[in-house]
Amino acid sequence: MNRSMPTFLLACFFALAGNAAEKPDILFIAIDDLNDYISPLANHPGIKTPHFERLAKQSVTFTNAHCAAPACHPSRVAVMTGVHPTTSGIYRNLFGAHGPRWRDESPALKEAIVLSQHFRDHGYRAAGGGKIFHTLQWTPGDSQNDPDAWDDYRGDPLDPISADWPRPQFSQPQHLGFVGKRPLGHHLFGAAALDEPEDTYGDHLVVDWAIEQMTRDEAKPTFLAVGLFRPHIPWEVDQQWFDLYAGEATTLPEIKQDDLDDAHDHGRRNWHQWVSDNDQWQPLMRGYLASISYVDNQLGRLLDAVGNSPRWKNTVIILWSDHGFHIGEKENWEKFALWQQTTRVPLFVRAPGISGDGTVTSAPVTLTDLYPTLCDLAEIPIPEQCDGTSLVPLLKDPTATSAGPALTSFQFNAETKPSHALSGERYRLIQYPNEFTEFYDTEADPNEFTNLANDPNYAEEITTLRAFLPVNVAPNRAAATDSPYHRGKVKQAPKGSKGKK
Ligand SMILES: [Ca+2]
Ligand SMILES: [Ca+2]
Repeated sequence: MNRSMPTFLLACFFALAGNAAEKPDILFIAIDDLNDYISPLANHPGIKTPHFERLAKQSVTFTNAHCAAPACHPSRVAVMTGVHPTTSGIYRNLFGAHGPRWRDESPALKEAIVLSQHFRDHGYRAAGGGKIFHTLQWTPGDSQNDPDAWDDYRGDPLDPISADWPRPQFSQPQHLGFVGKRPLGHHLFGAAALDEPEDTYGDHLVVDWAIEQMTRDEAKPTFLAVGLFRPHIPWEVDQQWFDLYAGEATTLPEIKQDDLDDAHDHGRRNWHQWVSDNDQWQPLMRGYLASISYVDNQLGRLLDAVGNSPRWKNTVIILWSDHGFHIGEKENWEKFALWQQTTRVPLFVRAPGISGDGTVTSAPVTLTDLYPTLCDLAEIPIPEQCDGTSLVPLLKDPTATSAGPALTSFQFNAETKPSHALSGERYRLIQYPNEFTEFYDTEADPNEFTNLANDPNYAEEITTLRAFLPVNVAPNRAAATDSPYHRGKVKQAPKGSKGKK
């Protein structure tokens, strides 16, 4: 071989440039309050979610994935910083923020590098839209998003979704189905068809924006975060999604009458009582299912767009929900508990060249594992702040074992210390601060009806799981009212980019 030096250098240059260009694009999809009813997780007969099935056929389905905390704010901060609530002390929702107040809520998060920022620091363009950090449809300007962590954010990063969601007039049919006092004020807990054309509101607009992002002529690899708000309440979507569940009554979850006698009371039974007393269980279930099929359709639009993209072959797709959801299971609604129905989340990962299409793993994983997983897939360093473990070994071999049980932590109302749930391969243990324990065999008892904590036949399994309980956990943090991001002091908030990473 007689290759001249300049040609050799040029070849090296192109080899390096080629490697840089091969960084995968990341499509990061967060769905709010989506539980395991979707068809790939098979916890609701008759559910219609063809696009979740399509994603499952292109990715690894994690059937035993759990949130780090069963509420929007703590779960999302844990995903976006990789820091578990037991380190940060962010166990609960904290409202009234106008920016990343979690930096001032928790000393452990003061200098935490947001996932999107970390990708920017390593050559990516990061764009976000919709609900990634906590915010609500009906609380304009109340958001814990960090505007400085993105190159581009759709709309107002500190009010990313409220402007897009219409509400039915209270005099319209939604109102007529209800009598008595609702569990939430302002008629936000209900199910009704929206009159507006579907392409003019909410998640549809966020997906429109995301599709535009995917068609950009962009030299850098892209970290694209898409946060979809449904099926979060209120269950207000187009009529076509309600029609999917018309006719036959929808199946309601199985309830055991004395179920909570051997369990920690979630303190929300009056909500379920109200639903039952007002004969609303069926229509509300229908609204939740309709909202799931609505968001399934939005997922289909995203999958179409990424599939049509020339960059598809090198696009990582990761889809997660921030926690599970009860539609009356254990006489509970929403979340804010530590049973499997609350902690189990949809999680799908497609990693071209690494994950097998249509494979399934039942290894227990926690959403704090997402940050290190994405770093691993992009071959960038994992920041020290991360508490989780990369899931790449599981993507390569879904039969591999994970780092250990998944850990979900939460501080209940009126309690002074956090509680913890450990989800193992088969068994789950929940430890409350008053020493009360629940222990379930989720294979024999998926509804977690029978607390086996005092059954001597399970002493060994209980001891095994108990060894994974966290020690010296961070105390629960309150809203930092002296934070520049506190909503009451929004006028003193730093303007624009502040370079806090
Ligand atoms: Ca949520
Ligand atoms: Ca029970």
